[in-house]
Amino acid sequence: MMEGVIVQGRGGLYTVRDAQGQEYVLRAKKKFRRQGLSPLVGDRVMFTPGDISDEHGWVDEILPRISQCLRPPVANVTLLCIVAAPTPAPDWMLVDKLLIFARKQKLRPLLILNKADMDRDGAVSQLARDMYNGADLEVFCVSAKEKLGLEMLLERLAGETCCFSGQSGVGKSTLLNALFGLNLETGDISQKILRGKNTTRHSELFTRGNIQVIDTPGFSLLEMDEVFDPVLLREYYPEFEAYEGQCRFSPCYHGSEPGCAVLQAAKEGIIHPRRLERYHTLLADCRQAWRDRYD
Ligand SMILES: Nc1nc2c(ncn2[C@@H]2O[C@H](COP(=O)(O)OP(=O)(O)O)[C@@H](O)[C@H]2O)c(=O)[nH]1
Ligand SMILES: [Mg+2]
Ligand SMILES: [Zn+2]
Repeated sequence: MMEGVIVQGRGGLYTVRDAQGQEYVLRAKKKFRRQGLSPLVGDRVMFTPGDISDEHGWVDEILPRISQCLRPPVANVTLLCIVAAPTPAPDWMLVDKLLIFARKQKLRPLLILNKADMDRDGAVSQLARDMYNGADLEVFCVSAKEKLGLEMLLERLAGETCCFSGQSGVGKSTLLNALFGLNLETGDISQKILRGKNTTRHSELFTRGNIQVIDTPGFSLLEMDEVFDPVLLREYYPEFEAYEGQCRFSPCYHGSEPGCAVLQAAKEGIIHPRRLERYHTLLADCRQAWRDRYD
């Protein structure tokens, strides 16, 4: 048996790459279905290559996963790179939702502000740093187009398996091409619509040195459809931690309760008011979904 990583999966056929970069086409053994397990892009597996007469070999074993997402279906991702840019206008709510998603899935988040060449006065990066100060979020400013800040980013990505997410048009594909020497399709949104949306896109894992990146459309189509107790929402905000136990009520949702230490911190400017405002919007959505959960 050999060891490799699944770099692609389509129609029950898996492409597995070994440490030498050799690729093999495999099927999954039937036992996985009985176990309710299905191999995912990013999985490290033990496999038996097919011999010359066979079309394919077999995935024999899936090695223990570091992380796993079902939507998009990828395994062993360690880092979620959230990309934003001055244009299209940053959707900070999407960034907040992706942060919550990352923390739920136990992926380390990273904020990449691309198109630094369009943020000459640094207003966007300053706003991001202000809003996410205390949110335990590393921020990188780069320009995929002018190749600025890429070396530093690559250094940070060393040893990680990353996924890139964020609004369409922020430059994810351009960035992946610049970082990893890929040839993904890029372009402005109108051109993409003209060409027709390619809806059958699959996830694919690429390697550069000790960095792995999984290109998947799934993270851009994120829906926060998982219903959970709204009191848990605050757990995904590291900047609230310092105020734990200091609110008058317990539990406190940090919504509009009197004597709330988090609201007080926002009043004093320690927590950014826009970040808190979006938290309140999500809290309301979360409460609504929780009330309606049996409908
Ligand atoms: N000015 C500038 N434009 C960029 C940069 N990176 C990407 N773009 C442009 O932004 C548009 C969208 O890029 P694309 O990579 O397709 O975005 P995606 O939808 O996130 O994958 C393209 O027209 C790119 O040329 C950058 O660093 N600076
Ligand atoms: Mg793209
Ligand atoms: Zn509170």
